[in-house]
Amino acid sequence: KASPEVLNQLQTGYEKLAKSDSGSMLKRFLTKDVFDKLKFKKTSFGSTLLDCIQSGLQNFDSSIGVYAADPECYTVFKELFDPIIEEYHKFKLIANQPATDWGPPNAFGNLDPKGDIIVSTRVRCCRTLKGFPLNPCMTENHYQEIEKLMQSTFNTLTGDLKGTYNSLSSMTKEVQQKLIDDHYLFKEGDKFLQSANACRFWPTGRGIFYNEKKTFLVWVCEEDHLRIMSMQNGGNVGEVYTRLVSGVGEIQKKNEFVTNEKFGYLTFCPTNLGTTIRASVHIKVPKLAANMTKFKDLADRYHLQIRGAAGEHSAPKDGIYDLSNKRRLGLTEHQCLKEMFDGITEIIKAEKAEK
Ligand code: ADP
Ligand code: CIR
Repeated sequence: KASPEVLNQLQTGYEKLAKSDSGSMLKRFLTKDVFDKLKFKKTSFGSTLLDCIQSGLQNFDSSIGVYAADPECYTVFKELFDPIIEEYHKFKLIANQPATDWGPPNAFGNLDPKGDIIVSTRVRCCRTLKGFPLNPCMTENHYQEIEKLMQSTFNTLTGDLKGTYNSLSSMTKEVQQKLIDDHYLFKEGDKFLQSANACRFWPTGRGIFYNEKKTFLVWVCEEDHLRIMSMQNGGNVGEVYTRLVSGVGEIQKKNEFVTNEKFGYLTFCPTNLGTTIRASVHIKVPKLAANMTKFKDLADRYHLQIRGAAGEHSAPKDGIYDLSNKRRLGLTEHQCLKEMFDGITEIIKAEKAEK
């Protein structure tokens, strides 16, 4: 059972959130009934409701506000997680996540053959390694073990995927900042992750692998154990996706990942469950962006999410937006890509039709 101290913090936090003007899903779905039902509970890892919601309690500007402190949280605190997952992914949890299906990797072409509207394309997925807990329950040793394990996997990659692993601990601040500015590396000091207890022992165990062309990259121990991504300039979704499918396949030969029937690949944030796929373009849409209400409506219609040019919670830069598929659960990998591809096709049409 949760300790009196935890209960105290939960009670105070809950009351503050209820009075706040937070627009988070946490605020909407943590009703009094749900709160009272879940506040005493604890997983076998020792995680409480507080561990799952403290990010949202501390950051009223959260869009979601919850993380799974360990894999059991999705079941122990399901009265909170399920409705958030159902709304975010627009998927009723009476059905299970479909089996992994990448489809024919070369099914997609180039969204912008002339190269005048799409700056770059990126597809990423997240993986949790079997045998290791999630961030808030990890020891410093776990971080070191994962890094070592992954280094040995990276050493086996060949051909276009061959590259080098760069540990954050042995990187200069200048190199780190350049990698962030060039959109290759995760940022440091994400306040949502920090208050979720996901940045302990930083930078231990954190790092980035990339191939020579920096078109195939893997983040180690940031929000998830692994973020595997493929990216390149321009709009050739087929090439980007094909490279990702092959890279994930190679990494999977050496490592086992945590999955379950209901949620597919398990991730720290409920918005990434299922396929964990975020397929995005950096796109110049100055005309659409001149009317944000209309732009947002259009993005919603095609289930696209709008982010800024430096990723989540960032502002657009030079009229460039990050547009990606929003849903990742309840559809296959192929369907996620198709949702992005078809949506962006319509966005481009709409931008060109604006006067
Ligand atoms: P994630 O995509 O892993 O959820 P972010 O939204 O923070 O995390 O994005 C991570 C980085 O990837 C950011 O620097 C972002 O600008 C970059 N990025 C995302 N999509 C693209 C893209 N299509 N082209 C270039 N960089 C991209
Ligand atoms: C938030 O709630 O804003 C952060 N915890 C991040 C949530 C992930 N957002 C998303 O849309 N994929």
